Amino acid sequence: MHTKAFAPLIAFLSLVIVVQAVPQEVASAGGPDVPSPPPPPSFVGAMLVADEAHPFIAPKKSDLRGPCPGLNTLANHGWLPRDGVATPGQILTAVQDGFNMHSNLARFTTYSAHLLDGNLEYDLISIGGKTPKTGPDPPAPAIVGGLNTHGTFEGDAGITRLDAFFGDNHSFNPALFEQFKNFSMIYGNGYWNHTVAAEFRYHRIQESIRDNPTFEILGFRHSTAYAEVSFPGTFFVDGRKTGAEFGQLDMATAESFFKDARFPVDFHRPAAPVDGSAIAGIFAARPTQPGRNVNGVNTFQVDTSMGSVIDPCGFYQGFVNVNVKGLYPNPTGLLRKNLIKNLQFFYDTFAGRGADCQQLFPYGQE
Ligand code: HEM
Ligand SMILES: *[C@@H]1O[C@H](CO)[C@@H](O)[C@H](O)[C@H]1NC(C)=O
Ligand SMILES: *[C@@H]1O[C@H](CO)[C@@H](O)[C@H](O)[C@H]1NC(C)=O
Ligand SMILES: CC(=O)N[C@H]1CO[C@H](CO)[C@@H](O)[C@@H]1O
Repeated sequence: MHTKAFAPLIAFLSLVIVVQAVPQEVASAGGPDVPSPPPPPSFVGAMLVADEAHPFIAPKKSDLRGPCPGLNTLANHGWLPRDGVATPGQILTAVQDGFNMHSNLARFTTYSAHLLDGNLEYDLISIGGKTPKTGPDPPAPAIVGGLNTHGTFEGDAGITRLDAFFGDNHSFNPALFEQFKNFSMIYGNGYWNHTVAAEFRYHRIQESIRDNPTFEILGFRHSTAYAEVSFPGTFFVDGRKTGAEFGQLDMATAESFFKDARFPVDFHRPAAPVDGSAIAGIFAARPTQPGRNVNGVNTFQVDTSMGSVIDPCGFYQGFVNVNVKGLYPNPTGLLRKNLIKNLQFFYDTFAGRGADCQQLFPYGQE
């Protein structure tokens, strides 16, 4: 696979496969079952991931990119389909292989995204905007809008992305990145780390309370908001860094991921699978409550009805009963069948988190 002489042939073949991929998936949608998640890889150490088999190629206009610098990077290097449309299985393999994301965190993130933004009948999701490439839509109120869709997975107070209220909610924002650098200077001596993450998370929430009349950070978003600030210090730092350098992200590397969605030259993924264990400490250092501005700017009211980052069973319940059921109040046939499967894959990730959440079956059990 890695032999240079075969590179043109491989490039040609992968082109064929990419071109074929969507019609094949769509054609098979009525038939085979949704596959179970791929198992964790057998080798989980540091590894060169900016390798010859995965060159950076800037996305074409028609390629879909979105709010997640991790997935954008994987697509720009061919760890994910370069057009930005993938199956949950492809995303799981890519985040595990390319960034050493722990299987549990990978499944949690991927299946929650798929349930909110993907096409459950065709088992495809866009990592950016809405596209016909994910197949025909199920009936409204389903959205199937891809990861750019505000208020599903994507939400307010992102790190380098503006709140949807201010316009583009998914592109890199240079002014926010200036703040990112300032906070890294002040709290991290020029590096982003989990101390900076806690301060910046707090700051971005206060900014949105002050400036965004529609600001909302409820249950699931409250969790992802704290999760995403843990990612730069865990995933974007070269896996060969140890000791005092561990978990310290320099600004050139940060810019490469956030702005260009590109692995730095010679980048090695983390040396051990990254789970969500850093998130609780970041929250504890600078906690904020879930809630929203109820009547314009500076009218933030705490609302714990949808759970929070420290109430996983609460947000599991809200996620299923409000978010998913809101999109799929009355599914039938294959859609219902696949909802049941994906909800199961999602629920499975709550086991062993110390939270014994009662499983919900809004669409029955089979
Ligand atoms: C496993 C599948 C993944 C999905 C479905 C996913 C999806 C998303 C989405 C929808 C957002 C936007 C949240 C917002 O509104 O701010 C986001 C943000 C983010 N993701 Fe991912 N992500 C995944 C994996 C990863 C990985 C592996 C990394 C790191 C290597 C990563 C790093 C980030 C970061 C740093 C942000 C914050 C971006 C910003 O606001 O500047 N994600 N992700
Ligand atoms: C960053 O810090 C510099 C120097 O203190 C300041 O002039 C600038 O306004 C700050 N930028 C942001 C976006 O906070
Ligand atoms: C982040 O960097 C600052 C400055 O070097 C340091 O005081 C702090 O302990 C670091 N935090 C973490 C979690 O590494
Ligand atoms: C709710 C909202 O404003 N979403 C926007 C996110 O950004 C895309 C692209 O700029 C817009 O098309 C969406 O309307």
